[in-house]
Amino acid sequence: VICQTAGDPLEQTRRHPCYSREAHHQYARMHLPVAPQCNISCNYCNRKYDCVNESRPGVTSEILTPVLAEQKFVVVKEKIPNLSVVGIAGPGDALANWDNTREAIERIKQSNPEMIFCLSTNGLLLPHYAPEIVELGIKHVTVTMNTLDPATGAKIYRHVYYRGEKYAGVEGARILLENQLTGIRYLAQRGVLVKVNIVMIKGINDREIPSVVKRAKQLGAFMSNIMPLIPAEGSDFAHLPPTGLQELNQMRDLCQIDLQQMRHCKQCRADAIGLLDEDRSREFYTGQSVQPP
Ligand code: CLF
Ligand code: SF4
Repeated sequence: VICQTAGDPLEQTRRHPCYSREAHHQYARMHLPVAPQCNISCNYCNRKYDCVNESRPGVTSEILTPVLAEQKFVVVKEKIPNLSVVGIAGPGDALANWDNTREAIERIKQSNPEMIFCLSTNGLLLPHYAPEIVELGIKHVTVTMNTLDPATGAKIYRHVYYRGEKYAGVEGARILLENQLTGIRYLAQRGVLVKVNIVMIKGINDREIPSVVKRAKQLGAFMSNIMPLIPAEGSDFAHLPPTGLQELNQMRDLCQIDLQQMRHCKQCRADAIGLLDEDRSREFYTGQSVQPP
């Protein structure tokens, strides 16, 4: 019998509730809400820092420092023994808050090397931080890439803030796209299991999704996750129709020919805790939230 180590990405994936459908009733994940800032502005985004009534990406009840996040982790791990994944999914972008993201992971990893660490990012800063991600031993990274066409990107992203400059429209979307492509390829070549999330927005990017998935596969992505648009109140896409389940599943079926599809995503909060199907974030609210930016 060959004994696989905790560092083997595929061994880890068997315990990852998002990457493995079989794992999602058995293993829990915990998001550390340590990443409040974002460096792009998506028209479907509306971040809420003190919100218990909504459950979707961008929403959290608290923002924590890495030290507070580690303390919360200790409590959660004690109460949820099947916790396998510690993820950073905002409420902004994990890489736009890299110092916090790295410190939180380093702290927890030191005493919990068996934990699977996971990041979710828009990909803008991947060319900068991918080497450190690999060095930290993070084997699961999600990149949200909605289009390969900067003209479509200009309809989805209002601005991209990059190296101290603000870029709008096609120019911003092109920078974002280039960095996503470079970053995904870099990570995949080094054994990181990259999941490409795609928000399906009717009339905006829906027809392009098969080509996004094909390119993700070429770059070495492990799977893709086509998600319905949530027309969040207060966001610029609030008036758009939500993506229907039937059209979503048809798109997933079509794309499955090219790449494995995630079909059990719950579009979690940035402070979600527990099994994907039963969020226990309220139970672990620390009451020590730091000021959002
Ligand atoms: Fe979190 Fe995302 Fe890691 Fe999972 S969520 S950072 S890969 S540990 Fe999972 Fe939630 Fe869907 Fe994300 S169900 S929104 S896919
Ligand atoms: Fe919002 Fe995420 Fe887009 Fe940033 S990348 S603007 S947090 S949806």
